[in-house]
Amino acid sequence: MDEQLERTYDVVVRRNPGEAEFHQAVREVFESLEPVLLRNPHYTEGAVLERICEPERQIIFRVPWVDDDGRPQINRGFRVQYNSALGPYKGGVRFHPSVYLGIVKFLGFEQIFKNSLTGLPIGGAKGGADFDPRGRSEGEVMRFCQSFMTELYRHLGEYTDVPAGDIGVGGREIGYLFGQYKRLTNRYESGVITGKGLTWGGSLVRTEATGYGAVFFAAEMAKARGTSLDGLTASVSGSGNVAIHAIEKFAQYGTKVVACSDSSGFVHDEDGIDVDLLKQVKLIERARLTEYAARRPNARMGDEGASIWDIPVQVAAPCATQNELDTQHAENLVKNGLKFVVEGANMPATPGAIEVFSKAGIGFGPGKAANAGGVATSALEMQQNASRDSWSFEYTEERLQDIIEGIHETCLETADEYGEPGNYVLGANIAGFTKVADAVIALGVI
Ligand code: NDP
Ligand code: 2IT
Repeated sequence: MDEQLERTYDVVVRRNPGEAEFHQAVREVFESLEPVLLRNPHYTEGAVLERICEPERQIIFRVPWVDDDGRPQINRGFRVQYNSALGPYKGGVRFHPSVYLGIVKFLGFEQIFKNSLTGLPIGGAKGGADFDPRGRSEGEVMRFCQSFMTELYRHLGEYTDVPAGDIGVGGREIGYLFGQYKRLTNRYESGVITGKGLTWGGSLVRTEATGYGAVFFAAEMAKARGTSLDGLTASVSGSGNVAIHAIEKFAQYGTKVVACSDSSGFVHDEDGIDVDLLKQVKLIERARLTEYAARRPNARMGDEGASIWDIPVQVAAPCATQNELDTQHAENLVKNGLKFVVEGANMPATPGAIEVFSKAGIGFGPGKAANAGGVATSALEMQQNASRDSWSFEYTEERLQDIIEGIHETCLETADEYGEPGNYVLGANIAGFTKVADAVIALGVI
């Protein structure tokens, strides 16, 4: 990074103390931007970096609710409305005990450039709460969601800010959140949230979109190298919304997924993960992967201390959480014959891991490009809501695939233009950033 980027980065660190994930996300984008600033001195003159790094609005609120034993519980809720140069704020909501401002800000920052890459009119935002849904009853989850929305609703609107799901927030939670919004506003404003159920304004393919999109991206990376995903083996970390649908789509491409994971460990199934059983265990029973392993003849849980990334595979798709794949994991994967990495999660590979992949010439699809299918299909859901229409599965999936192929092409073209062919990280960062930067300049100092 040149001096000016370092200086701006130092200011970001100083103004946002203790937010390590946010600093990491900013640094990763800044490391791509030197040639962009050289070509566009008006970005520096217009303080574009400083303007993009400072969220437009950060909301932190108390979420009080009563548990099944009648005891009051207090959580902390967040919504960071990061940048609305390209459209209304758009981004998911995460419920996980690890959530704090630094996580929400890193995710919101990534979302700005991801949403820009989709080519659709959506700004960047993220929200969440340090609520742990694990072990909570249906009633507790509903009361929590209602309380969360009772504060948040005044900041939302189909032209203002449109949340969706993320870790710990799926169709069930979106239902409770939308229900409370509808009740508080007395408006059936479908376009205020995405990931809705199919009978009440949701879009076909939204549930599958992030995982499917990540595999479409991987298939494009393979094609760009004159090969395909057919016959390869893969590990997919996580076993939630993104992981399950990535596993499903990999199978359709002839890629055998031999392992997945959850917060209790990983399962190795040499016969290939049975996606129907995985859905049954994780989505319907909301149980642990040990349940999956118990019902499959050749599946076994990984040993204590072992990692899913120790298994030799040609494709690695981290689809659980940030910084889950580190330098050591990357070195093991490369040593064992890895060819492609596709980030279904947000920032799952550490900077050290990305460097290892890059040095080894591995095809690396960064999250802001590779997992953009989820938010892109959210934008398609908003289109359907605005026109009071609903599209077929085939049509919607085709739109999703077109969008992902377009993002892939944009990344490669931009990487070529800046003299680093095949560097998807650089391509995604520069292409995502320049579109936002141009809009920020055009809209004036606001
Ligand atoms: P889910 O809550 O559906 O699934 C998350 C999975 O990751 C679960 O298997 C969970 O384990 C595991 N996991 C979560 N946190 C940890 C942790 N700290 N350590 C180990 N395992 C963990 O979330 P999603 O599938 O929706 O999200 C996964 C990733 O994809 C996140 O990074 C998210 O930001 C990103 N993403 C999601 C999109 C979407 O549309 N949903 C869009 C784009 C990106 P367990 O089952 O034990 O809880
Ligand atoms: O990280 C993400 O892109 C998401 N969680 C999905 C956001 C959305 O608005 O669909």
